[in-house]
Amino acid sequence: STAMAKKITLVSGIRSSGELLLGNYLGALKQFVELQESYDCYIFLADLHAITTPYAPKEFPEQVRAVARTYLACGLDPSRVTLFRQSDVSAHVELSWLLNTIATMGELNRMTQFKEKSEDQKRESVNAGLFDYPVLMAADILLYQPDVVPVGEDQKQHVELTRDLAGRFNQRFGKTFAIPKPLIRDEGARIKALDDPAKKMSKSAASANSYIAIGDDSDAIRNKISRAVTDSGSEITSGTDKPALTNLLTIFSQLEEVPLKEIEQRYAGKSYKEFKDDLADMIIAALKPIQQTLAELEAKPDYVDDVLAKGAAKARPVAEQTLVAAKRA
Ligand code: ATP
Ligand code: LTN
Repeated sequence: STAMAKKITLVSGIRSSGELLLGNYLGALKQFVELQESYDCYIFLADLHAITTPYAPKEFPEQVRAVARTYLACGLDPSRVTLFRQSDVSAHVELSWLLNTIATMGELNRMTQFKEKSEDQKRESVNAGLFDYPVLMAADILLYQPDVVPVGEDQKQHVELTRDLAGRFNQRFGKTFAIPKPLIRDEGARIKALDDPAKKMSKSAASANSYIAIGDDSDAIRNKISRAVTDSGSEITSGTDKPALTNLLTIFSQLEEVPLKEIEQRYAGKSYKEFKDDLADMIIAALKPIQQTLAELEAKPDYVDDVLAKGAAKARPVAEQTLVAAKRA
C-alpha cells in the first residue's frame, strides 16, 4: 500500500464527558464511519478536554472506555482507524504549550464555547484549562498534518482558530504545519434539543427529556419523542419558522438516509402523533444494533483496552514527528 497515492488525512475527537447522544451520532460518529472507508483517520477520546468541566474522578476512566465502546459499536473499525486516548499521546500537551506562546488572550476570549461554558461561574474561579481548551484542540489537530477535521457546527470556530495558529506558526518559524479545513455536513451538523429547538442537543442540558442518549431504551425514546415540542400549525413541514419540526424531520431523514423533502411528502396530511410514533420507531431501530454491540463489548473489557493501546502506539510516532519539527523550528 506504500506505493499508493497518499490518502486524505482526517483528525477528530470527542470529549469523553459522559454518555454520547443522538446529536453526537448524527453530527460526528456517523460521519466518521462513512469516512473511514476512504480516509486515513485519527480519531481520539478527548479525555484531557473532558476534565476541563466537572467529572467524578473514580468513574472517569470507565467513562472514557464507555465512549470508546460507543465509537466501536457505531461501526468504527479499529483496523482502518487509529483510535486512541488523547492522554496516551503526550505530544498533544507538549505541542499545546508551544502554541500557547503564539495564541493571544484576545482570541481565546472570543471563543463562544468558552463564553457559554463559563457563563454561570464566577470569572475568577473558571479553570484555566477551560480557557485554554482551543489551544489543546489545535495541537490535537496539527500533530497529524490532516487535510480535514470533521466536526459539528459548534466546533467550527475552534477549527478556524487552529488554522490561524498554524498559519502564524508557519510564518514565524517556517512551514511546519498543514492547514486543515473543517468538514461540516449540511444536514445533521446541529441537532437541536427536543424541548427547545433554539439550543443544541447537549448532555449538559438540565433535563434528560431534551436529548436521546445512544443507550436509551424503547420506552424512554417513545416518551421523549412524544413530549418533544412542535411548532404552531398542524402540517409536518420544515422551514425557518418551524425549528422544532425541522429538527425532528432532520433526525428522521438522517437516520433513514433519505432526503428531508421525501419525509415531508410522506407525512403530508398526517397527524403529529403518526409522525412522532414512526420517528420513535425509527430511532429505536437505528439504535438497537448499536446497543447490542455495546453490550457485547462491555463483556470483553480487555478488547477495548487492547484497541486503545494499539491505537496509541500507532499515533505516537506520527505525532512525535510533527512535535520534533515544531520544536526545531
Ligand atoms: P456538550 O454537549 O457537553 O457541550 P458536546 O456534545 O458538544 O458536549 P462532544 O461530545 O465533544 O461535545 O461532541 C463531539 C462531536 O459531536 C463534535 O464534533 C460536536 O460538534 C458534535 N456534536 C455535539 N452535539 C451535537 C449536536 N447537537 N448536533 C450535531 N453534532 C453535535
Ligand atoms: N472540542 C471538541 C472535541 C475535540 C476535537 C479535537 C474535535 C477535541 N480535540 C480535535 C476535532 C479535532 C468537541 O467536540 N467538543
